[in-house]
Amino acid sequence: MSNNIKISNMTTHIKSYIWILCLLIATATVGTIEVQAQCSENTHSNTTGEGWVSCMPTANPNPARGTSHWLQYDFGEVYALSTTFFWNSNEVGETDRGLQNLVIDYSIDGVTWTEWGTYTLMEATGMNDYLGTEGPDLTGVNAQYLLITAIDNFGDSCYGIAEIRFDVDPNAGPAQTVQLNVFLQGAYEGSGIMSTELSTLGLIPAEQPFSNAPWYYGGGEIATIIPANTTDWVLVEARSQQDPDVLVSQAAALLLSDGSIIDPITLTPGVNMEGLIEGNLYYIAVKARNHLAVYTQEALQIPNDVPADFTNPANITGGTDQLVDLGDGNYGLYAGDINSDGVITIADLNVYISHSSLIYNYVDSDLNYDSNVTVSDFNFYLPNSSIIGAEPIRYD
Ligand SMILES: [Ca+2]
Ligand SMILES: [Ca+2]
Repeated sequence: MSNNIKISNMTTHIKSYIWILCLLIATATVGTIEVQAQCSENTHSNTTGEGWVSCMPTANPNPARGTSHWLQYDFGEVYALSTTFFWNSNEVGETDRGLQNLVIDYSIDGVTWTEWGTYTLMEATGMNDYLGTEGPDLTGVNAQYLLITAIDNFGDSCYGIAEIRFDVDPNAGPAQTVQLNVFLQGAYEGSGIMSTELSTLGLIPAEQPFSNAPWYYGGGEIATIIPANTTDWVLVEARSQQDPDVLVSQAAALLLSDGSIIDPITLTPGVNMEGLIEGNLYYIAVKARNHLAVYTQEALQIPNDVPADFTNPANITGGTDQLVDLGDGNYGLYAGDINSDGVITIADLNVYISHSSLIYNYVDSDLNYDSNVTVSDFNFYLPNSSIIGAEPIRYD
């Protein structure tokens, strides 16, 4: 027996900035609901049981829809939705279960619903290489809950859909400002101040330095100026409150010698991040070119007036395992992850060796930020080697 199932736990995957929120297969018995994630490649199988089927109309979460065949998504927080992709019910001999005309409603709170409109789907092929079909473009919809109600199908008494992908618009709405403070062990000079030597020497590039491996960050930030009190660039990430594995937004910021960051374009405190929804909670990660990246212990409400304090291990996932004691009450990022993959290993040493003796340079092996690659940098690497960074933000 199948029934309408209210799905509340989503599995999320990411390809660059596109979020793929997959329909879950749910097997329901009275009192317990087990859910398992289903997220296929671009094709969809025609295997029986892969997908959602409703054979009995039930009360719709939106009272305006009465008793019906319906499917409700709870994304866990509000997202700016964009395009969608549907795989209609694709079981061999049962493709007429697939939805034909449907109506979409959305909601912030799951109580008050707004009708988006109706949409018509094609019947699935029933073939194992079924490619699915473009669904409605939901650009402009900000919603936590999305409700799909069947108007009709292709003839069967049961109604089904195999899978739906929702893309999230990363550029919707105004940018939100994220503020934080962080120290880099190698640049730290004591008393809450880091080196500005690279800025003094004019070596800090105007363009953000995270476009290459392993970050492949595609942002086009070019600093208006590099202020004299700049230590370096950092890469700031906002990650899903539901799952810190899911990257929501990235932005490059200028790190100042006092540990604060400024936006490279506006030169105002914090960094302006696209694709965040005002008031939502996000885990915040900070990455440097050659220090071990960390992220917050808790998801924080953004924008934040009180900067996220990365100098206190109590605020960081992994605590004192992930931040190094700088000896004056402050903590900082561990120096030595020269290839920035999230672990400090001999691979970093090998990069250091390849850079050995470079002078007057902006180079990742320069762990103490004096522009030269010397044994002083090796001496930061050595005690930190074998430290492993937090899993959600590593690149291995
Ligand atoms: Ca490394
Ligand atoms: Ca150095």
